[in-house]
Amino acid sequence: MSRLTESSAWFELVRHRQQMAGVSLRALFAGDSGRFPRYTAEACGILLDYSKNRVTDETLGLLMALARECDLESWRDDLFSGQRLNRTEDRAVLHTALRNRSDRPARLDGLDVMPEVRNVARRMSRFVDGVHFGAITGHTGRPFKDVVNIGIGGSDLGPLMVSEALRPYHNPNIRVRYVSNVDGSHLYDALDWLDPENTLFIITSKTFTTEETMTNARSARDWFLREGGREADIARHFVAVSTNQAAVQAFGIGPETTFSFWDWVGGRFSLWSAVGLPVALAVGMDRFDEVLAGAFAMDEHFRTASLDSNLPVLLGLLGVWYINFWQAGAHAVVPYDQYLHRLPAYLQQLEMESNGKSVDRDGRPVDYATAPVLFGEPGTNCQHSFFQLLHQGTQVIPADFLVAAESHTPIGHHHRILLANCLAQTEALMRGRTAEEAAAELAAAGTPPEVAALLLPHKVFPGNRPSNTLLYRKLDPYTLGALVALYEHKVFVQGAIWNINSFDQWGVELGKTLARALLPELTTGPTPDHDSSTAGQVRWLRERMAAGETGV
Ligand code: G6Q
Repeated sequence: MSRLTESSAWFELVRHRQQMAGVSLRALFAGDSGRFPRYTAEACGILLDYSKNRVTDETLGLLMALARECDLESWRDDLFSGQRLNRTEDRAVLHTALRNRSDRPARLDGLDVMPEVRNVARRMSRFVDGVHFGAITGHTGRPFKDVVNIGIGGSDLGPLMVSEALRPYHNPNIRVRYVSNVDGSHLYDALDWLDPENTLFIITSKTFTTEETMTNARSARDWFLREGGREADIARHFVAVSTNQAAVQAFGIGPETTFSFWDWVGGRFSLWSAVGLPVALAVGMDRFDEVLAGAFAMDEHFRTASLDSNLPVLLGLLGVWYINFWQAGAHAVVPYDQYLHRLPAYLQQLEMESNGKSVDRDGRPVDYATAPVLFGEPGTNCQHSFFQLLHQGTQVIPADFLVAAESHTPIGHHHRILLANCLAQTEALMRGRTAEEAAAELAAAGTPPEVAALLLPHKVFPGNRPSNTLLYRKLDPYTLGALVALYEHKVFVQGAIWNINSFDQWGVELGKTLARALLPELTTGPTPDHDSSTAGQVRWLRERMAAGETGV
């Protein structure tokens, strides 16, 4: 047994879970008109309504006790004081310094990192203004029109998600595209119709060794040279965001167009650094600063608010309640906001790469569940796809709903319809529809009794399905920053409870190593050390592979 499952709060929660087995949310709401005001919390312009969860005051008290037994408050202090929380990589976790708007230092081994952070931000700002106002141009003097960010994982998902979320704020003269996949189709499509004379490439890679990114970067360079650019022009059309200056220089990008960040910024937490350069180019540095300001406001809230009114703590602990005490293996995120259409993909990495672990910080196997499968799609689209399972499937899948009071693009009644659907779905999940209600509806519709009897079981909704709703006025840069930081800290809270290192990702290594070994075998044939499936697939593919590979 681990320290966690032996803690008294854990025992109490196991006991309490049994008590809650027969309690329905519908009954909880019927018996208490004050659930909404009591189980809502607000910070940074975001209202979290967590009243549609299977919780009572006792549940919340026990979850808070669990957090205290797990020293959540001191882990939180360690996060903000630059401790080397990422022990397996011997790194501090200081991404909050990137959005620090206070005059407090952010210390790493006694040294304040803020001067360096501000210096890179100033360079970014000058570069963005230079591109926007025409001081920085392509080699023929034409202003840049297209920006192609080449990066993957943390060097792609964050800036891509934010660029999409801030579409209404985009500079109309700049188009930003993202290329991540080593599948040549991604680069091919991105370069389609681009003119090298006004195209700027950003090669974003913390290590500058990632195979996909370097392969795409080399192919982009080949394309640039083939389409009329000269070697001497590369420095004007390719900039880098990286911690690896030497590799950047070897690629042909000079220090004046290299924007650095630091090993204390994890890939999936890096969008606040120069990794946000494509976002800043899309929306301008002032807007990018507003994203950072929103994230800073959420940092301050997380750092200082009491646990029971702390949004990241509440979201994290509610997740723990379902994952560990109700065996929920999945969690849905449903933004009723088209501009947040990449949020689920971004959160997949944030939650599953951070907390998809089965050993604790000391390398001991855990005896409790950790991160669930996270998935999602924008509403209302998902109502026409996986919501069937949320409402009537055999598993209970807690879900987060996100929606803005105000639309960026008001067209007729669209936004009211969107809002009504969002509200209706959480109400339906919570209330369900009883057999009596379903029978009454069938009768009222004049359904013949034999047909009604056939349909009745299909028309029943069990209800009692939990959800959180996050409401905000409008998806502006500040709110977006606060929302993303909220989820970052939620992940931190869960990692602290589960006693795991949320900041490493060793689970991505093995596949990469095997891919390196398999690459030549696609030409030479499989070596005998493979299983028959892998070897069989190599042989099958070799027989069918077209001869060569051509450039884009
Ligand atoms: C994120 C991970 C991972 C990383 C990519 C890209 O936390 O570390 O997704 O961001 O593998 O790495 P590079 O930025 O080094 O190319």
